[in-house]
Amino acid sequence: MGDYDFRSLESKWQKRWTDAKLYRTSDAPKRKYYVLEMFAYPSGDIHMGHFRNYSIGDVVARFKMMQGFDVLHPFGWDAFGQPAEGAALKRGNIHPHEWTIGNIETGNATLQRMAISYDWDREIRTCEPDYYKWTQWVFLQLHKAGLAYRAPSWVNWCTKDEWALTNEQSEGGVCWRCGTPITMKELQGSWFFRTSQFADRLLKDIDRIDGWPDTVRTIQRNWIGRSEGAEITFGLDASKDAIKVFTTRPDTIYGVTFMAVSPESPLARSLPTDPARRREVEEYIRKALVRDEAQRDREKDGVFTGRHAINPFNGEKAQLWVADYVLGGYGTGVVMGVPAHDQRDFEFAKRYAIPIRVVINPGLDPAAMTEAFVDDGIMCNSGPFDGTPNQEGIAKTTAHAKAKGFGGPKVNFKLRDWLVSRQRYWGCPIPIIHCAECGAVPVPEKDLPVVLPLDITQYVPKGRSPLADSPAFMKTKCPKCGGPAERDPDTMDTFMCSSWYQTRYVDPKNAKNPWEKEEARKWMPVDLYIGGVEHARGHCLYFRFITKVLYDQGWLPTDEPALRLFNHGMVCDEKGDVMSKRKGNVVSPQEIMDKYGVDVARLAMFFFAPSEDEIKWSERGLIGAQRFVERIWEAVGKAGASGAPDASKLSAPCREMRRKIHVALQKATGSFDGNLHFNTVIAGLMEAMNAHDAAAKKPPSNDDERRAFGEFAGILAKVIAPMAPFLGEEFHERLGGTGSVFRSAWPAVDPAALKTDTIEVVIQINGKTRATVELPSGSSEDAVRAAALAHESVRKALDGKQPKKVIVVRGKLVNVVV
Ligand code: ANZ
Ligand code: ZN
Repeated sequence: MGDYDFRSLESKWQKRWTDAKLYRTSDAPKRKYYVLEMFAYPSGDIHMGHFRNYSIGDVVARFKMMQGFDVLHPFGWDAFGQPAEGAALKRGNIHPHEWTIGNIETGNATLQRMAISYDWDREIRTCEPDYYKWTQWVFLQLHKAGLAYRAPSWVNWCTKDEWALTNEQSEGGVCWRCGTPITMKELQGSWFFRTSQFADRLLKDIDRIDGWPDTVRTIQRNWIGRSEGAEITFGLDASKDAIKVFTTRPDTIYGVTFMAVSPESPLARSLPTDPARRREVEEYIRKALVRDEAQRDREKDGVFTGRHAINPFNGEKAQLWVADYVLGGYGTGVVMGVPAHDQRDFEFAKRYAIPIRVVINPGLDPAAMTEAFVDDGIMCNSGPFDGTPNQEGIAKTTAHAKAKGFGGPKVNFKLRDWLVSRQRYWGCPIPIIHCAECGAVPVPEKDLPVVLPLDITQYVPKGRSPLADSPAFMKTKCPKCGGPAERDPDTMDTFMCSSWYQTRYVDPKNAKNPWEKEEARKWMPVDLYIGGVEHARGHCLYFRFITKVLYDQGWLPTDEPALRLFNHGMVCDEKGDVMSKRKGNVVSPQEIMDKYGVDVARLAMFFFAPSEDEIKWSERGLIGAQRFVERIWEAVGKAGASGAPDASKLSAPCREMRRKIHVALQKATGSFDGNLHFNTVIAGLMEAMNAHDAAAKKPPSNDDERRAFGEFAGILAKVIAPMAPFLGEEFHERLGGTGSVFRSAWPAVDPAALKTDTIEVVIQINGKTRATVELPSGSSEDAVRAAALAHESVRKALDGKQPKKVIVVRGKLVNVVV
């Protein structure tokens, strides 16, 4: 059938698939399957990580098509974001929009070439008004529901560039651009979403999404961080104010010798500091605010305010400190310091010679302690609670606080509210208008989108959002009173753009609504979502949150966005280092496709490792895949006749060939939408090819044998098609198939074909495996024993003597004890 020439196959089928609109999504799905890969940030061309992610999704999509499902398999671009501004800076004022669109077009061309089965009619780009209009709409729904609020926020700040930086941009504590040490700055009027209000639900529902990897579910549970404890109110010696603390160990309340307030906490500035110490306290707060968390954890320091808090349990005084190992955003931002039973408190107390009082485990000598005692034990020095096992003490002290009105049980979450405001140009404008009379007024839905002006030339932030310097953008009228007003100059965190995109795909062109509810009912939730584990807590939490909000408002049929999540492994170089531009060890999918073709590149990648594991990319893998493709190309060329063979008329090698291809088919059927271990499917096909070549040594002796070769080629074509679509389609056509292989039925495994004529029996000598023999299935115990004793390795080991013992496990194993 001529030589394998991937170039002609690719151009032939690309054109036919486009003409036939093969990937067009059905309007009326009967059995739906929604497979989605995380959309891409358009930072340049497609790299190997994308290539892997999308190819995995493509196998599933094509397989589902063949199983008769109506498949939704869309793609889009997460097109807003800071790197566009960074590129603009580096490359002399190329406009972020121009840079982004250029990258999208390059990426799209590569993706089309890779033959990923996307319905391109549904492509979305988050930086275009027809999309971000609805991102703004989502913002307004949260606002309407009371889930958006304005508050001051703390940001990483570079004093030289005068801009806020993400944590990644301030790695090592310096500005990525100019190296200036990062400081924290408090910005007024940032928008937050009340994710914390959903913490309990986001946590509980993790139990329901059992199609997600346990790793991700654990990451999310920890990130939400539910913690049960008590809240206790302490009085102050120098004012009538009170301080609340959250503690998981109220049983240690009698061991409190100091209190520590976070420097971020507004409380730190309003504390009734001793006037003699005020300067020192203010100085400490100023310095502490610029230290990152790791630094704070290493050197636990603080400053004494000269004042005391009053323990409501016994009226005792506890020194009041400001200390930066206390986190501003957790609990109440205040810790009750129990040095005897908390390691951080212990280190702090040692440093500042604060008293240590043991209240669990009466035998302990505080003077002799080298670390905190954190285990369970009996309460002591604890007034009426003495002698109580401390676990019981937790409930008892909490109940006591409640009864006395100075505390009670409290559940605390680590999950913070979501800060959405960014002082950036290249993002989705926040649809809010600030009026001196009416305050923050939402833009009426009919006035959306608030268009991001493209004629801005200074899009590098200087102290505030660049949009703030554009009067044409800023100046507007208040929607409520009609008076002069200003727009919110900030743009949204790009996680907002990706928090709802999966549902836009169900109705991507809708100009009236974000989507018709009917369309969402047809397709949601996503059946399989594929992407990197790095999104486990950010994106994967935000899109669950927004889904719940929109579900509550009746816009979505489910309150979880994706039934199953699959994290593909990394793509590494031959040495096992993750490919990255910075390391200079990337290979380009384009070059590989140029040299080997799409199918070989895909097969090589699938064969390297199971989809969740990292792969070590190597040229050898490509050469191996190419040889394999040439081998099957030849085999299909000698296909034989069509029709079902009568197995009883086949020679043993033909029967074995038939068995092996059905085994491969069984593996494919199980793994293409199951564990996604395509490597084992390919291994199955390789074994089938070996059996095929063994059978092909003798020309077929009857029509059934000819049919067996035909059947082999037919199954091979279908099994290979999702992984190597051009080959699969070409084989299908050459074997007389009509229409696309992806619209043809997935073959059924013949259970009879799977039965073996022979069994493999393991031969052990003194319990160690030495050999295997093939015997007819159904061989008697005696026959198995005889075969084992006749085996060369056993004869050698016996060396003419009688065995001590022969143990036969029928159908499996013979152990000869010598
Ligand atoms: C007293 C105490 C005694 C504590 C003891 C622990 C052991 P999780 O489990 O993570 O919720 N804590 C409270 N707010 C904090 C903040 N803003 N920054 C740093 N630490 C804070 O931890 C709760 C415990 O972490 C609380 O219980 C508190 O210390 C501390 F023997 O209170 B504990
Ligand atoms: Zn107004």
